[in-house]
Amino acid sequence: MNPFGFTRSHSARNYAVIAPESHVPAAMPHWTNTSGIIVISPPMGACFAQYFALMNEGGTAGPPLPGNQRFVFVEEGNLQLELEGQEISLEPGGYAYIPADLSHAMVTQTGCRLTIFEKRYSSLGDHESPAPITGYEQEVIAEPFMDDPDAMLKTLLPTTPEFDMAVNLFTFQPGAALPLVEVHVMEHGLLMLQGKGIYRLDQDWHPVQAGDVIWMASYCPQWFTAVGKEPARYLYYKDVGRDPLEAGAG
Ligand code: UGY
Ligand code: MN
Repeated sequence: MNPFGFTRSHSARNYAVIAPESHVPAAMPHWTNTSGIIVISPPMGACFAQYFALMNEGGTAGPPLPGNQRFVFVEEGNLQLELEGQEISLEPGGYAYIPADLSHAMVTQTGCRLTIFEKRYSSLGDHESPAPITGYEQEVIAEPFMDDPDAMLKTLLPTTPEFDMAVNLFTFQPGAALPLVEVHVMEHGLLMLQGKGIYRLDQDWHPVQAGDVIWMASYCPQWFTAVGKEPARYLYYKDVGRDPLEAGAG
C-alpha cells in the first residue's frame, strides 16, 4: 500500500509516468459497455493517443477519428474483430493494425483489456497506404538489440516506407540495459507488460513496473535497466519514417 497522498505517477514537460493507481476511467464516445483510460494524448504535448479500453461483456468499440490509424494490443480476454468481411478472434498477445478510414468493428463476449495507439496517418508521396495487419506477438521473432542477446526486440509492424508508426516489444533480462541514453526526434508511448526496472527520463530516474505507462516526447533523454528476478517486457509506440518539417509529422 502506498502512503496516503503518494503516487509514483509524474507528469513533466517532456515525459510522464502514469502508474495504475492514478487511473480515472471514463466513458469514450461511441464505445459501449467500456471504460477508457486515456493515458497519453495531445493535451500533454503528445502527437498521438494511447489508451486502455476496458471492455465489459458485450462491449463494442467506436471508430477512430477520420484520418487516424489504430493499433490494438490484447492484454487480457478475447476480442472479436470484424475487418474486410473477416471475423478475427484475438486472445492475449494478439494485435491488429487498422489503417486510417478503414471501417471495422470490435466486440467482446468475454470482456477484454486492450491497449490502443492512435495517430493521424501521414501519407508518403506515391506510396500506397498500409494494408491492415493482424498477428500474435508470440509468433514474431525477436532480434538482439544492438548485438545484446539480453535485450531482445520484436518489431510488430513492417518497417516499409508506407508506415509512419512502429510498435515494438522489448524484453530485457534482469540487469540488461539500453546501451546508450537515447535522445531522438521520435516520440514514444510505452506500456510495461512484465517485471520491473529503472527508467531514466530527462534528468530523473523512475522505478517502473508492470502496468505503468510512460510518455517520452521528442528529444527526451531516455535509458532503461531491468531489475529484479524476472525479465522486464515493454510494448512501445514510435513515430517513424517522415520528414520532421512535414506538417503533422510526429
Ligand atoms: O526504439 C527505440 O527508440 C527504443 N530503443 N527506445 C526505448 O526503448 N526507450
Ligand atoms: Mn527510444
